[in-house]
Amino acid sequence: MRRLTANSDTFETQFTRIVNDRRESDADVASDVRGIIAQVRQKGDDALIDFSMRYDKHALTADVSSWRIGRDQCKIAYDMLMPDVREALDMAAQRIRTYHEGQLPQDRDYRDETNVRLGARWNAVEAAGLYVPGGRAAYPSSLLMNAIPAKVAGVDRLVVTTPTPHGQMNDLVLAAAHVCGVDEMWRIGGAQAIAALAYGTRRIQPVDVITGPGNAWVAEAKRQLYGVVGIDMVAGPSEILVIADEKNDPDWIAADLLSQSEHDPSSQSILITDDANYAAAVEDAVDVLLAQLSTKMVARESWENNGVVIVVEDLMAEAPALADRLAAEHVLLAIDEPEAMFAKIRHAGSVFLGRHTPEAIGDYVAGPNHVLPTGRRARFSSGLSVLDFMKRTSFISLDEKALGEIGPAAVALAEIEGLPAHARSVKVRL
Ligand code: HSO
Ligand code: ZN
Repeated sequence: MRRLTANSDTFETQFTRIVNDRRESDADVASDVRGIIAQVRQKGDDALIDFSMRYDKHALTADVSSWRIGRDQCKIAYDMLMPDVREALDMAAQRIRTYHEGQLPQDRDYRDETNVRLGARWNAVEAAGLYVPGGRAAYPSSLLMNAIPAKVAGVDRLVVTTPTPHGQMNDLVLAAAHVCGVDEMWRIGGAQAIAALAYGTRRIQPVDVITGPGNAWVAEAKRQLYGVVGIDMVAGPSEILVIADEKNDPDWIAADLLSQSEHDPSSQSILITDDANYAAAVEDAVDVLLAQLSTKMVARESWENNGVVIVVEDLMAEAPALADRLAAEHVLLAIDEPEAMFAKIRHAGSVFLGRHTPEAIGDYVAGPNHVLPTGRRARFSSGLSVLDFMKRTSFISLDEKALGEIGPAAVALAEIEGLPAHARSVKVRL
């Protein structure tokens, strides 16, 4: 953990270094991934059989259940959940659905002052593929956050692909798939799964958009296949910026910071406060909590390597500008008048207003999406939404009179561009 003081001489250098720090995996997997994609494209299902055995120790055989998880299996997993977990999953799904329904865009259809009819119509993509990682990061909540917007958008075919290492399935992921109404579920992981979704194989029909988190190979495969399919975004390790005054219980703020640190050793948690004694109290509370967490290995590595505590003189005057430079995935405003500070923040994936809005509420049950831009991408992008599963078609309609009014300008432009057939297609109608 690094402690920075905003009015020190070295602050600007130190802070700039933090802003520019790339915590993303620099593993050079691009050429491996290129090879995997080429194999899947050439050999289809046979390549999937090879890679699943090699990377996941999972045998894809003549038995379809080694390839696919049935909807009945997902239903059984859901029915077997502890009642409180089932109710929590249902409530989360309902709240996420309602929030995302509010994102459905309006079509446009109007006549302008020249009586030209103009507009745009939104349609969902036909098929979406969701990658669900195996192992530690197989979060049912992330399945909800990816699948529900796709369903709300109106996607016809929602396909999940997930590795089942050593044949092992994750019942919580199955149950979440049931809650979301996932149509197909394939037991394939890694770059090979992304390639199969993008190009299709004999067994797996291709999709139009692929979303969902994954390791460096999955992320690289999405990057390389962008253009063949649409993708959501390439997400990096998660982050939280907590802006807190000394009136917060240090234990609360310590938990907020570690809630991101425990995700990944490369996660980053940053506190900005205006009181050096309070900063020390939070640092102590973090140490106490770190000793208790079952995730202490990951959380400690993240906090020690990437944790930052910044002491400023005046929170309202200084914190928003720092927050904008960090453009963090999550920003928690644990202060009395969060609204006033929120008004001054432009770049953030999601903002949590007030002392009773811990970030974890947004991860699970509030409603907005928890797939958010990381690594300063909040400067130019937004969280996952129904629009990631939709596209719009514009339309134009003219009558003879309207063509007479705007057509000659088109003719003039076509002629200077040296495109006579363009010009003629208008002229003949005038
Ligand atoms: N905070 C993560 C999402 C998540 N948290 C899933 C818990 N489960 C995204 O930044
Ligand atoms: Zn989280």
